[in-house]
Amino acid sequence: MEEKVALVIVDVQNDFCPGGSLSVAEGDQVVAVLNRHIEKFFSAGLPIFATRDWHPANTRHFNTGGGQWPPHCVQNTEGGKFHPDLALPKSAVIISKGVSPDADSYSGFEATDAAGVGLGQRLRRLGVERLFVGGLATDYCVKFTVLDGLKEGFKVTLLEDAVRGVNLRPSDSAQAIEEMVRAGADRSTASI
Ligand code: VGL
Ligand code: ZN
Repeated sequence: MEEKVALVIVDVQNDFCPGGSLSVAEGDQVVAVLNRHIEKFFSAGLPIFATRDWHPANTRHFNTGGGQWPPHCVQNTEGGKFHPDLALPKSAVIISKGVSPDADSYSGFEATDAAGVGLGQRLRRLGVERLFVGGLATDYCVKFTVLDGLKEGFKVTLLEDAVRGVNLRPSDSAQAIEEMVRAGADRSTASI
């Protein structure tokens, strides 16, 4: 029987793209690749999830609150919106994370839909077995989402040409990919 799959798009938001407050080099270049995956999943009637970093204005995640990052992806701001060219269908499920003022919450599996249902639970309800994951950033939210997905028992394929990293250290993205593969993720650059 064919494997049940879902597309999980991580944090393709303005603040992570060039011009944003926590911009990832070439972050916007994932959009065209992801749009091709969206089109395929959508026309096959397969589920599409999009996570968003969705912070309160004041959080310990920000350097203004003692954390690591410049303020970014604040709820209901321009920077928190999905990239304008990301062609998410209306049926895509939006999963918001980082809403707590006290936690970083890098993983999509720490996030919930509008009704407070977690990503893992939603995927299990659909009988999903494998996740195809792309988005931003390779070395943070993509990595932790992939690792948690594997821990929760899903098979995971990293869409390697549909991710970009923050690279605080230049090797961070490459190391993150190694870590995901070591944990059991497959990698693909094919347009499925
Ligand atoms: C992220 C840094 C801070 C991410 C989120 O989406 O990868 N990175 N907040
Ligand atoms: Zn964040």
